Formats: sequence, structure tokens, C-alpha cells
Amino acid sequence: MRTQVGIIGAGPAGLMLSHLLHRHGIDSVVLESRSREYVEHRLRAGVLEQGSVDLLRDTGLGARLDREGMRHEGIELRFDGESHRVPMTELTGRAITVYGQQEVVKDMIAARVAAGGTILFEAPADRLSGLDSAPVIHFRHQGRDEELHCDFVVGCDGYHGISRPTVPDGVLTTYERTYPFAWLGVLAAAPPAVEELIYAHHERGFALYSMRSPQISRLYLQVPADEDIADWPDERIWAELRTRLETVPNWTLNEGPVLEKSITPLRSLVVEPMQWQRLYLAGDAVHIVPPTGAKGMNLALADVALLGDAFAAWYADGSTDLLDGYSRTALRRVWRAQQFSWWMTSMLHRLNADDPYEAKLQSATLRYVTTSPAYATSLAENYVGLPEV
Ligand code: RFL
Ligand code: PHB
Repeated sequence: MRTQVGIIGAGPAGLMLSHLLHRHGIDSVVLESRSREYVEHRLRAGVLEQGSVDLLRDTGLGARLDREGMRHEGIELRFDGESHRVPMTELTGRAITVYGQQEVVKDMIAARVAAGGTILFEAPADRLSGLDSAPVIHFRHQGRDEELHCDFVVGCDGYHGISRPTVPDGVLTTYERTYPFAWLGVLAAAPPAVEELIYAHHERGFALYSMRSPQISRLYLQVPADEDIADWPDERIWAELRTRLETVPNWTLNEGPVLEKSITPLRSLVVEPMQWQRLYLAGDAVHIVPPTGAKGMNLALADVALLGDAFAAWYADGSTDLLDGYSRTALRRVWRAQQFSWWMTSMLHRLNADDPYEAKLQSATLRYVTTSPAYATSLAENYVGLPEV
């Protein structure tokens, strides 16, 4: 098999890149280890920055997003028994849209299939070769060993993929931070009790109230990093959510059947540079943010928007400037999101129960960010996404 750009991974990064390349008349093949059914139902992110929404719309992927996505112009910060709204749109002129990552993925797959694009599902890549001149992706498909020959390989295969580990030792530098806590996420058949997201700081830990539709709530609880989901029957989850969220007068949680629950560890990670020879890396394959800033999917889309333009320039007239500058340019946004996500995480979670000084600092920060327009604008402009970084 031969194509111009071989893409590993059918998450938001790989699918969007394939879609963008097609619009530039560049041929690509996407290899995905899982089934179509699996990737279309994998529950993940929910918040799209304004720039991501613009990108989806401008490239013809906005129809269902415009119908079903929920535009939010503010978020609520809840702490010390008070609630404070950060009016993001008033402060920045921009907004976020709540639309599940699996819906974005469904829309992208539908568009690629309609355009005759090739996505091979249940086709795990297991090895790369020839990256210095004539790349080959070795993969398994329908019980056979196959080869995909291409001009470039783009690794969009997430943190556990094979692309990044292919790069020889000593080439890449890893910057990393782990946190002693995880998020227990719940999807519930309960109408959201609020119209905007609530980020709650509580002495028992962080809680987040989000949603997927007017009928479905998405809720998260900070839990210890090594927590076992088996220890969290639904009633315990609701009790803990009530404790952490029902802290302001006249506010109650809407409860309903739990459709899904899981625990995700939090980590911050950047691997530099995002390219080696003819291998380019994008999305979670090279950077992870804790979900508190809602940046992961948005960064994945921003990376491949750069790569789409860079490959377009290369195939148009052989110019390498954009390809050569890809890692440097992408890392500016990556590090902005790293700092913001770390800051949101540190401000909102229960960090160290034995350190009352830290808890006092968190309260002071929360109070400052909800009373100073300058500080609130800093939160808001990062949350809705900075056009330039
Ligand atoms: P993905 O989505 O992980 O896709 C990688 C794909 O590669 C496939 N793969 C392989 N395919 C072929 N051969 C191999 N050897 C392969 N190895 C792996 C995988 O099966 C998969 O399909 O990475 P991508 O495209 O970089 O997208 C990144 C985002 O998925 C991720 O950053 C976000 O989900 C993070 N995130 C959030 N991001 C936001 O922007 N806003 C949010 O509100 C938000 N909330 C979240 C989140 C992530 C969460 N979890 C579960 C980690 C909330 C949570 C709970
Ligand atoms: C979500 O709806 O899944 C979500 C929202 C905001 C976040 C993280 C996840 O910061």
C-alpha cells in the first residue's frame, strides 16, 4: 500500500489531519488499532475552544456541532460556600462549546468516509522503518502483516502509541509532572442542574459539573491516584458529589442512572521536539495535560492545523519552512496550555491535607481570580483559547 502521508491513530488529531490534507488534495491513510464502534463511543473530552469550533466550521465539519453543541459564555467557580461566575465572553469576546469528543470523532469519520478517504480500523501499527528517507508503517490487518509506504508518517497514536517510542534514546527530552490524584468521571442520565460548568474547590477535593446534552450530565470527582472504581458504588458517588457541590444555598444536584464511570489519572507531560526525520508527532502522543483546563483535544486539533498547512506548502512547491518550524511553533501553544492546566489544577484540587498554608493560598487565589477583572481575564482568555501564543 502506498500513500503520501501515513497517519497512525483515528482520534481527533489523526482524523482531523486526514480531513485537512484531503482539502489540500493530499492523499493519506489512517491506521487505527481499535474498531470504528469503539472510537466513536470512547468517552473523553467535552469542551471545544472557540478556535477549535472555528476550525471545524471552516472546514465543513460544523453542521451537527452548530445544531447540538452548547455555547457557554461563562463558567462558575464554587468555593468557601460561595459561587462566582467568570463571564468569559464579556471578558474576551469569545466562548466555548460543549460538544462531546466522540461526537467530533463521529463527524470526522463520516466526512472522511463520504469523501472516499481510507481509514483502516482494527489495524494496529507495530513498527516504523525507513524514516530517514522512505518511511514504511508496518501494521496488522485482517490477520495479515501489511506495509504502508509513504512520504511522511504522522504519529497521532496517543500516549500509549508506538510512534514516540520509535525515536532513538537521546533524541527526545521529556518534561513531566504527576499528581497524587485522579478523576473519577461519571456519565449520568440526569438533566444538568445548571447551564454552565461548575468547577468546585472543596476541602474533601475537587468536583466538576459538566454536561453532554439537556438530558445528560457529566460529573467528575477528585479521588486518590490509586483509587479502585469498585470502591465507588453509585450511591457513594452521588453522596460525595452532593457534599462537594451542594455548598451554596438553594442549589441541588439532579441525580439519575449512572451510564458509565471510570477513573483517569492526572498527568502533565511534554516531549520535545515533536519531530524526528520524517516522523511528526501530534496530540496526546507528545503532550498530556490534566483535564482541569479542558485543553487536550484542543491542543491535538491545533497541532494538526499546523501540520496541514506545512504539508500543503511542501507538496505545493517543496518548501520546508513550515515543516521545519512545526515543533517550535506547536510547542508555544503546548507550553501555554501546560502552564494554564497546571495552574487550574493546583488552584482547584485538594493538594496536601497536611499543609494548611497551601489551602489558604488556594482560597486567596480563588478569591482574587473572582474579584479582579485582570486576573479573571487571564483565566478566561486561556480557557476560551488564545488565538496567538
Ligand atoms: P487519542 O484520542 O488518544 O487518539 C489516539 C488514537 O490512536 C490509536 N492508537 C493506535 N492506532 C494504530 N496503531 C497503534 N499502534 C495505536 N496506538 C494507539 C488509539 O486507539 C486512538 O484511537 O489522541 P489524540 O487524537 O491526540 O486526541 C487527544 C484527546 O483525545 C485528549 O487530549 C482529550 O480527550 C483530553 N481531554 C480533554 N480535552 C479537551 O480538549 N477538553 C476536555 O474537556 C477534555 N476532557 C480529556 C477530558 C481526557 C480525559 N481522559 C479520559 C483522558 C476528560 C477526560 C476524562
Ligand atoms: C467534560 O465535559 O468532560 C469536561 C469539561 C471540562 C473539563 C474537563 C472535562 O475541564
